[in-house]
Amino acid sequence: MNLEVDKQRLISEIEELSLISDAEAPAVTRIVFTPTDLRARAWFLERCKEAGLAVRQDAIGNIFARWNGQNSDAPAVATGSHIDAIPNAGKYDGVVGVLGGLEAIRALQQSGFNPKRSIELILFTSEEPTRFGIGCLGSRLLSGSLSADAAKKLKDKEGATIEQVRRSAGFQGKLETVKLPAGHYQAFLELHIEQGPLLEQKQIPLGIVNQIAAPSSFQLFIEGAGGHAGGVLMPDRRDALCAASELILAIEQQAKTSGSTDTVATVGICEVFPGAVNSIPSRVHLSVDIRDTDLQRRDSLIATVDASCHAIAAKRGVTIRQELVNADAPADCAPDIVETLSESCRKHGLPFTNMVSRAYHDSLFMSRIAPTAMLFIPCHNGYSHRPDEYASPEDIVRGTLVLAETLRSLAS
Ligand code: HGY
Ligand code: MN
Ligand code: MN
Repeated sequence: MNLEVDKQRLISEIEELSLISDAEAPAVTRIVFTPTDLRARAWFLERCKEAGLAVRQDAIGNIFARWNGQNSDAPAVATGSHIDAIPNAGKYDGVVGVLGGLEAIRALQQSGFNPKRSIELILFTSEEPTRFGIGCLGSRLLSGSLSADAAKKLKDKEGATIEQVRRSAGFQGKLETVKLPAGHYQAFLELHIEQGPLLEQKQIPLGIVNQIAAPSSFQLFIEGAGGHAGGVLMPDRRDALCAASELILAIEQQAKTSGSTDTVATVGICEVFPGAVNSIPSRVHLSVDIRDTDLQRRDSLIATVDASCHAIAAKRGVTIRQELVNADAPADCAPDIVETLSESCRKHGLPFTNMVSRAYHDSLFMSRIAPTAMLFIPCHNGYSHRPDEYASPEDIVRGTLVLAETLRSLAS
């Protein structure tokens, strides 16, 4: 039974979905539970129903589209990703795994494959941290990595709680019901763009991920003294933005000198109050993202940043309050799933390499409850989270074909 990926259908669906966006094409913005996100979800549900999949949604809006196997009670083989997109993003991040997963299922259906185990496609809610400050909300709750109580404390910038937002988006039921037990799935696979330049540089069409780096993020609230930009002399100032600037450069320097290029640190948000040209900044809010493949090294960088906060606060007479958002362990992908992906590549004569994922993904949390692995395809220049993010139709099709082949062997 040979597998045929319908390239034209898959690429046109990726294009169609990219237009359900709150940004001018080619940029894509699709923030969780906004009307645009809900329209995109409805569009996706239609495609799943057309493919004859049984669909359900859980209390946080994770969507499960299931192709029932002969032995429908056996733990299913799952695949999936996300379709929410940060502001001014691209059209492939997450989408390749969701629509590629759907196309893999359709290719298997068309090949006459009759799965023993069910195959389930999952669209995870809020992989991006944009609205509620923490990423992978749907997969964290599903895997038990985030408790329902902790989730209920999360608010968006308008102060709306998860409970309010999800219920007005139409997702009822208790958050406690989202969690699935270990063993619920036989395996989990995620197809995703690399979001880095390695595959393209090495001219290798496929990357099989064997480790997902450990992400962490925290907020820093710096409080100094404001005042008139003309009237307050330099020695008398406690300028919150100058303190923040010194801290940002210290974080950069400490990441650069951690001893490994696997250590990365980013200050992605800097909000200045009052934000007037002739008023000394009295308050600054920074959001910091620190990751590393090595948990110990990541945690020691967090500790070094903490020490810098104390030193700079004392030196500049400001206060710096820290709020941890998340500090997750890295994930090792399941060797047997990695091997099955490798066999699929070999079967189709496709070169591949093993690699680390420096971005986090829903797979990071699915690995807590199921044997998990990821399959990467190249993206041009490694660009991602920007409108010129690009994956070629040929690369997308290759990734989808290997995903379909691997689903077939795991569900047989
Ligand atoms: O930030 C990440 O690693 C993911 O793309 N949300
Ligand atoms: Mn992303
Ligand atoms: Mn992603």
